[in-house]
Amino acid sequence: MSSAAQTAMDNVSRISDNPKLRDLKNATIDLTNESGLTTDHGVKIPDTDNWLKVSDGQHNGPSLLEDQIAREKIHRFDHERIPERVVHARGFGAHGHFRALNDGASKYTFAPVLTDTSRETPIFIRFSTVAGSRGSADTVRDVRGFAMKFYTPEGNWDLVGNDIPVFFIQDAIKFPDIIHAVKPEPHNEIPQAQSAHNNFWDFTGLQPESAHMVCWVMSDRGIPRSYRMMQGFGVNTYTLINKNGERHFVKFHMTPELGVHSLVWDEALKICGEDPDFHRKDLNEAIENGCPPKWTFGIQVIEEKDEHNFDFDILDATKLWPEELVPVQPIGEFVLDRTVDEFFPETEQVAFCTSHVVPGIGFSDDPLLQGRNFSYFDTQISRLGINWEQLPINRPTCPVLNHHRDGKMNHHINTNNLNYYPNRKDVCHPVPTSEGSYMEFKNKTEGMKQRVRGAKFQEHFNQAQLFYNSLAPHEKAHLIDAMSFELSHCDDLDVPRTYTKLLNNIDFDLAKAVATNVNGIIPEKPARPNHGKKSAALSQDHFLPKTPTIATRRIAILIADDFNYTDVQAIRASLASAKATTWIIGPRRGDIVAESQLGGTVNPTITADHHFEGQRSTLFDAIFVPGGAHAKSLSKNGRAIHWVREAFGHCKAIGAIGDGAAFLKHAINLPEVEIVSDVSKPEVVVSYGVVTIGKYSAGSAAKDVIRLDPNS
Ligand code: HDD
Repeated sequence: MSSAAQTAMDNVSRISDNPKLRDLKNATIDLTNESGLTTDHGVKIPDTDNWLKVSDGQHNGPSLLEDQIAREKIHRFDHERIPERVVHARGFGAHGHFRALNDGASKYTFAPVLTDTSRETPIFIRFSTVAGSRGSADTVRDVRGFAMKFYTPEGNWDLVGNDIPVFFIQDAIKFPDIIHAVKPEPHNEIPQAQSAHNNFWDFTGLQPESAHMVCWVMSDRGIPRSYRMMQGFGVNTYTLINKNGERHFVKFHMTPELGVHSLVWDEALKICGEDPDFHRKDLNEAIENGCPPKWTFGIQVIEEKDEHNFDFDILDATKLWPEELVPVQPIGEFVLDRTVDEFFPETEQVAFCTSHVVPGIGFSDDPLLQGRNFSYFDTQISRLGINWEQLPINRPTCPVLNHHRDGKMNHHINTNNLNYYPNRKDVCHPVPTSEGSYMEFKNKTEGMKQRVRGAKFQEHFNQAQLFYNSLAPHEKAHLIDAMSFELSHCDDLDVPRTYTKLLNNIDFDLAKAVATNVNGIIPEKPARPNHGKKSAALSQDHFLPKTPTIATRRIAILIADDFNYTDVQAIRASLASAKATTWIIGPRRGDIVAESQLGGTVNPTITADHHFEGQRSTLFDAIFVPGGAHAKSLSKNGRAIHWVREAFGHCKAIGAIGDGAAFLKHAINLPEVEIVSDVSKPEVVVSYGVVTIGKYSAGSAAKDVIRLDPNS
């Protein structure tokens, strides 16, 4: 069977197993084998290219407004756009499924989605950036949204999280302020998809509760390599309710199987221009190449009696629960294994609400979550209309039975004469029931009605310090560079001054380094002592994949005419078996001729996927240069040299054999980088991520070269 036929069969079986995909199938129109264009009212039309006119056949007269076919086409086009999301406008989604791994959660909840190991729950996830418009670039520095919809038989559960475990503000009433501050400035709508401007740093400089989250966004977390290599966090504190009616506080964690990896800033900047859809393509490519991304789903749990036993308030979304104090318990896993059929009806129209939970899962008094529970439903009304939950991507897979009626774009036809409760025919109508229903947890509350925040909400720097202390030295350096970049873009000098003063509350060295770079206030002594504590799970280094892998990594093979054909074939086969993808990059897009092979009469050719300028090194994870006489022309080609130097500067793995290694030596030209280019030497040398071997014997060297993880 061809691989395309196999994929088609796999899709069919996946759809029949997945209740949400089956449901979506009912809303899907397959236009591929259809003929006969029609209007929206279903009448066939003969011509979609010419407006009805008065004409003698030689000359055009006036176009006639009477042309209902042309009018319909233009009307439909004029109204194609809906308001983009007020935040998280740019996003990308995929379908998948979730499975509880064990019954570890049943101590805490009776929700079958988290406890029933025989169940496979369909999910849809939309990843996003926050600040940019729908057309902005994927690799900007920003928080990434991680919004999950679980289609369970008990109703939809939306877990609307981010790739960062804390938030900028503690109370939802501040949300419009932080978003106005980060979005383009109101007078000129500049800058797009950037926090590097006066207003963001002005606001956060005056709002110390943001300090912790600002450190996360300025760290490597703000520029992920891929959606597939991001952690996800529910951020807010939710609650779980078990069958004994006991309640626990909970935070949700999503941990990627591939580890947590980032771009370097120079790459991220360049990719914004070279390929603004980098993350979208990356997710599609992985799913379509049969490498569905996978995450472990974990919970941190705090018993009700321990709520006040921490030196931070566990309901404060600017604080995380250090894993040393509250370990993450893995309870499930999920994969994304199906791309969408059409972007707008699925990814654009999907709509999430934090208030949508299922029995066994509840809220807490986290004041950010309380406000979110109001805001999301409200925004969907303005974006999609009151009947947004009837849209195919949003509707639950279980029955929706109630007396809500009408509204714009209602798609339901209810066949009864009673749209209220109580009514005279209780028996045949949906009636409130306690069986399987969502029941609020009964908890006692008391206090004065007042506009305040709890006492522990007043402390803002301990965890920012904890985060900074926990970073590896290179992560700290990246954070200093990022803050320096951003504050340098604030042309009102008061802004970097205020911010660098605030930074001294987090760390003296950090404040000194940034202030020196941006003309800020250079401190003479720390504003407060550094407590020196660390938490291992706050560094990305903590999240390397359990088994090192190069699956789904993109490897560029640099060649020119007279390359060694056998080297290329061998490395491609090895990389394919490790599920990495290879791309041939040459001096032109088209056939590149190999040097003659032993015993061959015709020189083989390989078609280059791209010209050196057509794709840059930034779009790949590693480079390989085969042996062959092509090394001479590569060494004279400035673009080829730039490829290698740029990749080396971005700390990527670079491999080469024999004469290919001689080219690397010429391009990198640093005495400290040891490169073997002596074609008589069979040993592999690894130096600063450059892996070279002089003499290649099929099967051995190639394996050595590709075994290296580009991130190691
Ligand atoms: Fe929000 C969208 C995540 C606080 C109000 N938010 C939105 C999305 C994500 C988050 C991932 C995109 C959903 C999608 O893909 O459609 N938001 C968060 C997290 C927060 C948070 C992790 C802090 C814990 N948000 C937050 C607050 C408010 C909002 C405090 C308002 C009081 N968020 C919205 C919104 C959006 C939204 C305006 C815009 C589009 C949408 O809801 O559907 O209502």
